[in-house]
Amino acid sequence: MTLNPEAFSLSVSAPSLSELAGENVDERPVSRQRKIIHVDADCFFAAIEMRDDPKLRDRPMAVGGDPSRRGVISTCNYEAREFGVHSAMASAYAKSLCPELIIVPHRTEKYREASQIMRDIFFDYTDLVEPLSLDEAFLDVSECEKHQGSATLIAQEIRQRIEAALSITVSAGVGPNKFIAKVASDWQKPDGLTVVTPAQVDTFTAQLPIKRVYGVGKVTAEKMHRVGVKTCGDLRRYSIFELSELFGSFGPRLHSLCRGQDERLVKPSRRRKSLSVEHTYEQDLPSLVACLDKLPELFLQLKGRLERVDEDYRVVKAFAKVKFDDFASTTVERVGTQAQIKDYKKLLQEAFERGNRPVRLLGIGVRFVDLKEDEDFVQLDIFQDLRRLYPTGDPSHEDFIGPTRGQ
Ligand code: TTP
Ligand code: MG
Repeated sequence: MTLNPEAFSLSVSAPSLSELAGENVDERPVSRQRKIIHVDADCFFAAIEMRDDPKLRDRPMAVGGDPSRRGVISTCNYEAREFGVHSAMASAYAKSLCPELIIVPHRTEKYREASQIMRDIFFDYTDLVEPLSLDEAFLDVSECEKHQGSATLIAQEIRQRIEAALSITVSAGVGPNKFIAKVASDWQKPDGLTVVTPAQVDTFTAQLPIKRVYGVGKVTAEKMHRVGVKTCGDLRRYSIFELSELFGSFGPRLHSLCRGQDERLVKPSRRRKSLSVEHTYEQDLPSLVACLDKLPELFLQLKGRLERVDEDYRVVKAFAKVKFDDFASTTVERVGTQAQIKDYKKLLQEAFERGNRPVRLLGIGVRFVDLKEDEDFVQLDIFQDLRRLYPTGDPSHEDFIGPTRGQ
């Protein structure tokens, strides 16, 4: 499907009664048509390195750790991607795929500097900037008056300004919500701009391969393929209840996403979902006992970091991650644990037994629920879907079996 990067003009909703009355409205109405931009730099770390050292251009290169010291690739340029090299791959394996690959070490300060310059540019258009990582952010430009409010032109100008300031390229996606904007920014990478107007959302999403949906990993995608679901359009055959049965709490969200609906707000400060510590060992750990020996040290590190996290977060899960010497990786997690060392012993044992072979990396961590955010999530994703299904009914009606709030 070809998408026209035509001007992205959207209707502006009428002011609410409280706005007309001049009241301080701190909740943004979620039903209003929005204009969201997602910006993502192209091979970010690698682009900075190529910019600063022209010898690295036009040949496969990566940023990462030393192959002889069990280093891992952070990212690589698009030439290296042709050979199958990608982020999180062992550098030694990347070298075997592409022997002429040049691997340069990180210069984190440089990446932070560039990231800050990008953010300063974003803030010229809106205060509603939600950084997702150093090179990626959502912007809600619904209220931006530049370029007569055309999000397409705003996105184009942002891309040009970043290229002029940093000599790197970024791709951008424009859409009426975060989901669409994010998929769109990836659509014509590198150096691309993709605009999906509200009128195009339905068709755009219908043909979208299911694996493009954030949160649908390999296992879920395979599960869907087995029942003939390849695209978001295919998934629309399933009711919200069927999806909940198949995919648990992700079901209602899938029900919305496959229709291109996503009410999540752009939140200026990113809240953390998890915290973990991990370590890749110079020598493989040969046995479970050797792994358990390393646990106290990891646990102390995790505890230290947890003490610095603010109080709005509640730990809801503990997890342990093991990467074996064949690079297979597994994560075991449990809800309702106190995240004490004895919990991690059990998790680690279970994870180890899944592979039962030497281990190169161990990690432990916790997942949080942010009470405020979780409330929004339940309200937006589950209740709105139910209201759509039962427009005249009350989702807390006794026919409804499922999560209800305040009970
Ligand atoms: P990404 O935006 O995921 O990747 P990218 O910018 O390198 O490439 P793309 O063109 O596909 O967007 O990540 C941004 C940076 O984060 C990346 O340059 C390096 C770092 N990173 C890691 O260090 N490890 C990882 O596993 C990933 C995915 C990224
Ligand atoms: Mg990127």
